[in-house]
Amino acid sequence: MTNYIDINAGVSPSFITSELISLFDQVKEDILLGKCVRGKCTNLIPNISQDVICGETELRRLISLNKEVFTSEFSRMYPLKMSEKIETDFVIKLNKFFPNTKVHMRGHWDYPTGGYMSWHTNGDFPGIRFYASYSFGEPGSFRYMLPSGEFVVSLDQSGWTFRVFRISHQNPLWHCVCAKSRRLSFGFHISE
Ligand SMILES: O=C(O)CCC(=O)C(=O)O
Ligand SMILES: [Fe+2]
Repeated sequence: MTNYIDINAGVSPSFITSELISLFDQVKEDILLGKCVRGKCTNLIPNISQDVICGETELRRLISLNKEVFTSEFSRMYPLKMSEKIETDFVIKLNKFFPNTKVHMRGHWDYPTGGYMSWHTNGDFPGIRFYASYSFGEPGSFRYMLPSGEFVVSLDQSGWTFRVFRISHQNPLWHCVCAKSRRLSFGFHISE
């Protein structure tokens, strides 16, 4: 599966079934039809460029402060609220593949063109993260830094991209998101 990117989790893509993808497609259509509750756009610093906020220099500056940033300090995106029925459907489907774990929905976001989520680690919630994102036009990117210090720009594909990564206290995975066109993203936390 070419649109499956396992950053550091060692998880087989077999859980991305056609059934799971059709549920994501259904949610995407509901969002396009305005059937999903969308919160206010977080846009605290409107003039800042996503390339600066999601750049390597900014990341190195944050790391040099020696203080882990659990959730992004700056972002431009709309939070999405899923119905309880859909949430339960997702959790049931994922739990089948991760039986001895707890699956929780995490952030669901609608990034406009030029939207972003600044550098953070999510280190307050160790476990596996799974994100399904959908780029409508020019694909955006998920940027991260490996514990070795290597800076990586992981490009989205147009349409769906599925990403998994592991968060741990010992090895924080700094990451951020840059959207080049409208980008939906649906996050799940799988605790081990
Ligand atoms: O939108 C994404 O691909 C990732 C979002 C993210 O890192 C988060 O919600 O913590
Ligand atoms: Fe994150």
